[in-house]
Amino acid sequence: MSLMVKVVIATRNKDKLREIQAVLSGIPIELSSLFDYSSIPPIKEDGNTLLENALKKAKDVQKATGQWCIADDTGLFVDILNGAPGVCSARYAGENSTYEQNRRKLLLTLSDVPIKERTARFVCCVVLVINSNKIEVFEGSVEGYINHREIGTGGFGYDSIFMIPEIRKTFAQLLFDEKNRISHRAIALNKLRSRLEQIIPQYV
Ligand code: ITT
Repeated sequence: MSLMVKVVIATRNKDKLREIQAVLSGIPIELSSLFDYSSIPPIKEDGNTLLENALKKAKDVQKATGQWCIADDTGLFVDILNGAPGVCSARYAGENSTYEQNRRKLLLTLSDVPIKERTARFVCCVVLVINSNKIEVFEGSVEGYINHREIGTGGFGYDSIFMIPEIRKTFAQLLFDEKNRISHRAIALNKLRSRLEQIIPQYV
């Protein structure tokens, strides 16, 4: 009998996947992702909240695979835009838009907004679905502001325009491990990690 619990990460975003794999490394789980399940069709993210979208992804993939499933839904919420792009962060500049198109649109939209009014936060909602009756939710967020221009080449998505005031750096100026210690995703995933360490012994 295998002593590893099989867990599918319900994502097709390779950048998120890499960060999730790194935070969850070293615990007795065997991780796969939607890249290993090409027959599962794209899941429409039509919820009004990160939680709705994360729940939908995790429940659908748990049903399709019969395995434990983890989903992450993340958004960048800009105060002066009443929380936009928020749940629409992946498609802010339109369906199938690139990271760069999304960043450009946000910089353009905020071009006349002074630095003090550019406050924003990344929010990450992570859902663990063990079966349809056992579902847990973990959240993490980081406060910052949208810089006037891109700085840094690391990370992905909106990282190069998201400035963290305490360290005066964007997420894109951090090394992979540095971002993955302090990010919205790391905060949510470390809560998940502690929980998995608690519950896995009951299952193996
Ligand atoms: P999956 O649903 O397949 O997981 P996705 O790219 O659609 O992938 P989200 O809806 O959660 O995932 O992400 C929304 C967008 O927010 C994403 O495409 C990026 O542009 C951005 N994003 C998410 N996490 C980020 C991070 O840590 N740093 C910068 N931008 C991020």
